[in-house]
Amino acid sequence: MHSFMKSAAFAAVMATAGAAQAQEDISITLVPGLTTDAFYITMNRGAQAAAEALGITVDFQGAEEFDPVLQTPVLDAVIARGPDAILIAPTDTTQMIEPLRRASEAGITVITVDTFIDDGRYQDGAGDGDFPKSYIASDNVGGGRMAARFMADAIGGEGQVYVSNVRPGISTTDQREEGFKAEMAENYPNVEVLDTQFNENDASLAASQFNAVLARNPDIKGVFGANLFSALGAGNGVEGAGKAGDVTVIAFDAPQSIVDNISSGLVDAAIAQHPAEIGYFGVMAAYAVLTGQSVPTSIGTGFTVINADNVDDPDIAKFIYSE
Ligand code: T6T
Repeated sequence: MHSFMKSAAFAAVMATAGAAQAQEDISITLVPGLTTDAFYITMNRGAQAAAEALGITVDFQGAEEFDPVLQTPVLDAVIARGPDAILIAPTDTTQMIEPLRRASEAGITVITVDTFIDDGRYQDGAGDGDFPKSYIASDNVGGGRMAARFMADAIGGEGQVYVSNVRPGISTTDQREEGFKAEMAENYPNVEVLDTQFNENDASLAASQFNAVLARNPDIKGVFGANLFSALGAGNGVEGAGKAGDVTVIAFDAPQSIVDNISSGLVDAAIAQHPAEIGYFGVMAAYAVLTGQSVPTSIGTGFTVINADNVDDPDIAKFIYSE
């Protein structure tokens, strides 16, 4: 809706029926971390399911890479079009605060999905990025702890491992690494976590980094790929070095390619997020705000672990990300 129409509609609604907005007028834009990632494509599937149920429109506008410098102009263009709400996976905890403030100051409801800005605790009066109404996401610290437990069990509780990660400043992947390291430090004293390798969301770089780590640490026992591209690259690196079966790969995220790597034995386990659930509840939360309901400032979604025991189970298929 154009902003002049929005203010007219707002005035009319305020005059008659309080803060609620007519359902068919509601427009929401989902801005993913990047458009070509199966995780966000699946999130959009859930968002569209909610939009259909509610009879509203949700569109999907994003950049081709996970990068705040590329996400900001996409966001500015979305703000200029004036949707009622923006659901966004901000690509940096600090760099996306000011761009999102522009949306909030334009009267657009801001909700973050998957990732957060600032400390991720919204509407508590603290911090520069307190204005989003809600945050819908996986428990990423908890997921990192799960990955550590699967890793430690697979390697017999001892040996060297490392985290293949994207770059510092992304809430999700920072928290997964934090959870992984905390779980190892607290419960697996004989596991040594080597320096994290940052791959800029580039699976090829993640694969070559495995070779470099292996050259320095020939007894390396495992790699935790902290997101889809990190895990894909870790698996390719292990396979290319002829270490499949000797080096355990634990993956975060579950596109078909990772599931295939579980079937072949290259990857031990994947912590599948529920991105469709994030999209569905993100749209529901935005709708609730726009129709005058209160919403939780944080909504946690689930995980499903996929490994050799259940990879062929038909019930698992719905947790494989759409491509
Ligand atoms: O792991 C997801 C997402 O949760 C993270 O914020 C960024 O990477 C992914 O999109 C997977 O590529």
